[in-house]
Amino acid sequence: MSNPKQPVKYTKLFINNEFVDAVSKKTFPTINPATKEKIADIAEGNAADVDLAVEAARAAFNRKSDWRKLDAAGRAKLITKLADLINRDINILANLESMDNGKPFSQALLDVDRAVQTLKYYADWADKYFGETVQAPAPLVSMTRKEPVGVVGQIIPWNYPLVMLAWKFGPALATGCTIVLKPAEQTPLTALYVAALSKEAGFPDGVINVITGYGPTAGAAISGHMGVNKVAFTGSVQVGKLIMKAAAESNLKRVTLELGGKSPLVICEDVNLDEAAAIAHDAIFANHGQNCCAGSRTFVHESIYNEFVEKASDLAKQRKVGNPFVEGIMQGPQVDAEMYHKVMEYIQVGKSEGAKIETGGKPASTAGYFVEPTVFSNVTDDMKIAKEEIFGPVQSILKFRTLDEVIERANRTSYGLAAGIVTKDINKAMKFAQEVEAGSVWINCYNAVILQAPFGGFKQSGIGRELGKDALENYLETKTITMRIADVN
Ligand code: TXE
Repeated sequence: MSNPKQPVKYTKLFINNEFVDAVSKKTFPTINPATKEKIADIAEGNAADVDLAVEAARAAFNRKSDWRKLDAAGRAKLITKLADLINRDINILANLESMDNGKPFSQALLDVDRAVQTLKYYADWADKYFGETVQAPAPLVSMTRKEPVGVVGQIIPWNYPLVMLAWKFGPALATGCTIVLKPAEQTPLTALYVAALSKEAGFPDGVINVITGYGPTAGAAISGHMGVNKVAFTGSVQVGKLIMKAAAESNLKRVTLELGGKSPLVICEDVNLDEAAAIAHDAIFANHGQNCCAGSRTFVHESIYNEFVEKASDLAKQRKVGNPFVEGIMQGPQVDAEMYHKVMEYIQVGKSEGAKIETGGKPASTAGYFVEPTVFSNVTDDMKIAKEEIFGPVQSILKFRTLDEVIERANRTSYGLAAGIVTKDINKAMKFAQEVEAGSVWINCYNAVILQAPFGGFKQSGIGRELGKDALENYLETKTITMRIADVN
């Protein structure tokens, strides 16, 4: 049941299966962005706490630990149990997520369910990946064996707190790694709740540790730690680069990054306009525009441009913004003051650069960090709003003439996370899909991120792939074992 006053039970760091204060005893407030009120004070972890968490995770990864002795089926059982407990408490978790992040309760429910499905999917993988036998020259026999990479640091953002946790936990636990996770400082509540559930599920001490706190302190301590074998990060390009640098300068820990985007969505002249406008609307406005693969450059063929702009702004006008706990609300507040001001600033920049506001452009309410769904037309490639990630409910509509031209323009960015095309012409769709530089391409749909398929970025949108079978490789080392045998055929 939706409850905007959900009590907060867990506010401390989770280390070695216990909730503890930060060594410094410091705390930081987590704020409800719909009301600007404090929800709770949360333990502020830093390097000293990360040291303790890594120590616990290292002990849990020891050769003779309970976790290492568990076989694949045993790991699968524990992950499934955790998924079931999350599902049992779906309403509590959705309340916490909605309070902390500002997304509508109905969306938060879908997010919790996605987290459950992700964990179940990876539970199924635990005993389904293999090494190989190698064609070795006689008298040698050789095989490869997949082993867990070790202690993994996982640093996640605030836009999909629980979903991001599940994307990280699933493959790490399925492969037998141990975890030190840092949720974003804006949204620590659901990660702490899941930590409690992991203990209830029966994970041994130290397998899962959660350190709440800020990026430059707790986050940096993880990425620079000598005892962490791998770091997985989702967030900004800027911080992604810091993480890679810290990994290089410490112990060359493995790094995977899922960073931002400025993803193109191309609307061809042959489409059903209502359908295309709806796809483009959801592509950018889902999750208040706070979505790494948001379709933030809508390219529309010149022959249908004016009609499309009209339909797009009609849809934006109909989008219901307000209290996330009220039924029918489609958009809550931006996550915090910083993101709110950033989005409002981009809207001003768009206006001053000559783009035309078709609708929106103002705060939607001063009670929280609400922004009106905004549509810009007459956007050109050189404008800041067409080049930089706004991460807000702002649609930028650009005009194009030919497919070759739009592919060229779509690729003229340092990002490469996702792309989409709406057309009835299979040749256009496949040409675009093959020539666009992006990790995911959607044809006649958008944001169709599916658990079973890899997700990640070309160029500066990231390194490595999450989801699907590919994600397992991020958490595995390959060992080659070669043996000489005496009498061989
Ligand atoms: O991200 P940060 P922010 C993009 C989006 C957004 C911008 C800034 O464009 O406007 O990034 O958002 C931790 N060492 N995305 O500032 O700072 C931090 O505590 C280690 C895209 O929120 O990258 C948090 O846990 N960790 C995106 C996480 O990194 C550090 C999702 C993300 O925060 C750190 C979010 C440091 N030095 C924002 N500094 C996506 N790809 O989905 C911060 N962190």
